[in-house]
Amino acid sequence: MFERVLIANRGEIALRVIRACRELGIPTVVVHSEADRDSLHVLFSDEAICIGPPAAQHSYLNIPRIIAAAEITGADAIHPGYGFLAENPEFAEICERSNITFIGPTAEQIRTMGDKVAARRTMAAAGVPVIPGSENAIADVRAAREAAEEIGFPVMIKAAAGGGGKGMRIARSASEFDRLFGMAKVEADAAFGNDALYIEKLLEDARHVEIQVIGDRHSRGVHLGERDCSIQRRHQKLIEEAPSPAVDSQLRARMGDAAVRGIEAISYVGAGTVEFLLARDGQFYFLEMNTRIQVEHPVTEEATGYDLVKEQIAVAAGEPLSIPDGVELRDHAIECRINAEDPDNDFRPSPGRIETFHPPGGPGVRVDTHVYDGYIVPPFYDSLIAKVIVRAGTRDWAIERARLALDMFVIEGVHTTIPFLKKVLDHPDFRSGDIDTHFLDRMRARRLEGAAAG
Ligand code: MV4
Repeated sequence: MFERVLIANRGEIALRVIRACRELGIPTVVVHSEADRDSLHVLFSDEAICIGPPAAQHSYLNIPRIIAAAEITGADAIHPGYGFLAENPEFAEICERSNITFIGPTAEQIRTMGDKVAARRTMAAAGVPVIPGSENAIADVRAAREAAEEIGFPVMIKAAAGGGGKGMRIARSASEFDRLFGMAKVEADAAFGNDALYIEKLLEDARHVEIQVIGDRHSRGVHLGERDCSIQRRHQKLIEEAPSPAVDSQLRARMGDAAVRGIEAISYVGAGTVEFLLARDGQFYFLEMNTRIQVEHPVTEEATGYDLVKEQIAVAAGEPLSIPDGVELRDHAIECRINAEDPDNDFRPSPGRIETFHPPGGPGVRVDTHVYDGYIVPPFYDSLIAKVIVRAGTRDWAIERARLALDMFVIEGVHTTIPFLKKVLDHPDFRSGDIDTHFLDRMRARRLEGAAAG
């Protein structure tokens, strides 16, 4: 096992990794910016090193300083958390070249899945269903339009270097295709420094269902069922749950087997998520693969009883997976993401001092957070301040538990998304499980109509 693990992240995920290391008996080092001196991850770690000013570019993304911190403290592994350097293949490469184990997949695996065209091709070759689309990136607008006509409108134009919904365009006919293709190209170039685009048939009214996977260094992969992440706003997830109300055990086995085929085909090492669109007719299609531990991983932990972060560390150290095939989702779990944002003001970030902080508790209620009374939410990073994850025997009961937990969560001093999350949990379509990726758009449209009528 590792001598010492350095955590190259902040916030709740840094604390989550510290807890896993404690259970494994591994001392931790954290790096932090000048803005995070009073953060709990700094206070709870065995060692902490300040690596730079608040801007992530100069601290949490500063590779030379992170490697230096690992070398100075004798850390032999780095856990990247999510975001920041978690899916940066150069960082994974530099770690390995410095004789530090990157707790995650190989640089090559990160690179393949980061290139959305290569990811599609890899999955399709492994027999995973993909959305009908172009096999390669297409540079020329005429060739792209011809490909779109072949596929059939409407189509989605996507950036090969994209992901997470950035730089996508829907073209509904050939007449608007050239203009949208041009816009997507400029946008992709500006956002990713790579203007390669590809085309897929547009799949409407689908759910976002993702499969949690993990692989070890002995070429074994397993899946831990799905999470339904259809409740999203501008590609930011707000609520996630497992099992999906739209997935039964047969479909779970089929989607899970497909995901495992995909990762075993590349001998994938580490935790990952295979994202699918699930159509109303029950067909599922590969979208993207995330090669990191995700924000919503506790949903799977609570529904299955396995500790994904401990497992990540163990497989990185070369141990075989301790998770069997055929893991079941025993309980229903729901995660609500609490952001320091003002839902009445277009979800504008609301940094500042937290005057009161009383998290909920009790059976089946887990709160992952780095926040405490008097903590100052800095304006420099994303605005996630807590995750409430509830577990119960049925979906109805889990919704009720989530609702009560949010009622008892007291946060004063900053605006939070709690009031908005309660409205979603109370919504009849959410209660009945009738949700897709447009749920929040519809909720907003109805609210605006109601306001206009009233
Ligand atoms: C799609 C799609 C429909 N058809 N691809 C959004 C994020 C990125 N992972 C891919 N995304 C989508 N790709 C085809 N061919 C719809 C989406 C999409 C979406 C996917 C999951 C969750 C929320 C979404 C919201 C809008 C669009």
